[in-house]
Amino acid sequence: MKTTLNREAIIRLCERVEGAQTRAYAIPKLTDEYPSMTMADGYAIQTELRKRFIEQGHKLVGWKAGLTSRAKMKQMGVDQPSIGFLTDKMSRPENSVISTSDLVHPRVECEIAFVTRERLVGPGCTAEDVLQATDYVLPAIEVIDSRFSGFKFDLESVVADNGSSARFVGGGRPRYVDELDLPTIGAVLEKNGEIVEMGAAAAVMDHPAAAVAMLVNILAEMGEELPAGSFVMSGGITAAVAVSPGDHVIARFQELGSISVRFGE
Ligand code: 0L1
Ligand code: MG
Repeated sequence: MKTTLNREAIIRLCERVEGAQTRAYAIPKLTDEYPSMTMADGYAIQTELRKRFIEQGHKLVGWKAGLTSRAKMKQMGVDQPSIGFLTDKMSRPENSVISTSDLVHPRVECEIAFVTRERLVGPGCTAEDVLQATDYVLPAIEVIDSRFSGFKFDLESVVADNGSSARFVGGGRPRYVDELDLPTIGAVLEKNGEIVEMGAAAAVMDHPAAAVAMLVNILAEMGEELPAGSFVMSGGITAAVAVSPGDHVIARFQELGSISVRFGE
């Protein structure tokens, strides 16, 4: 990917995003200062952030596809999906209490996650390739946290902010893909006992495996591949729902069980 920002600007913007993520404060979208910043610049900032976290001892456990459903694109006013990386420090167990004091604008999404048993390499990766390389799928709740003030951003800024990645919870009932008709799997998101969102996995690019293939093809543009043993979230099936301390969220998936988490201070 060809960047338009020079190395100094990429480092400076990476430090800005890192500060906002690690100290939980909101910042203006990056394009306010660099209006002609491109997606390639956004991914260069994200890559720098990944390198820094790995140098600090975080372990890369996988990737996420974001903005993959029409509901999410409409909610956020963007027209194409994005990818971000996931580390061990973002992972939380099922039934845990997730702290919100270290987050800016937490929102939850219900997603189908893939665990791979073979490496996947783009360009040209297809949904069929992804299904072939998948060990199993499982339900996940993603807690996204845009660091941009008032949720005002564009795709370039979101990509630099690692696709708003913050926390994730995998769980429920892992299943082999050949036992399921993935696009028809229904998901219901409950907050404090009330259904707040519902949808079917087909909302994610017609098939969640297509979102994973898209992710592999973006990785290829960055000169990277998806190693075997990766945990990959395919994107929110519904719009994201804001959470605050005291909230209890359950994501119920047809065939895949459910995941429950609580939010604390
Ligand atoms: O996981 C995602 O769909 C990425 C969302 C990025 C934008 C947002 O913060 O809502
Ligand atoms: Mg997501």
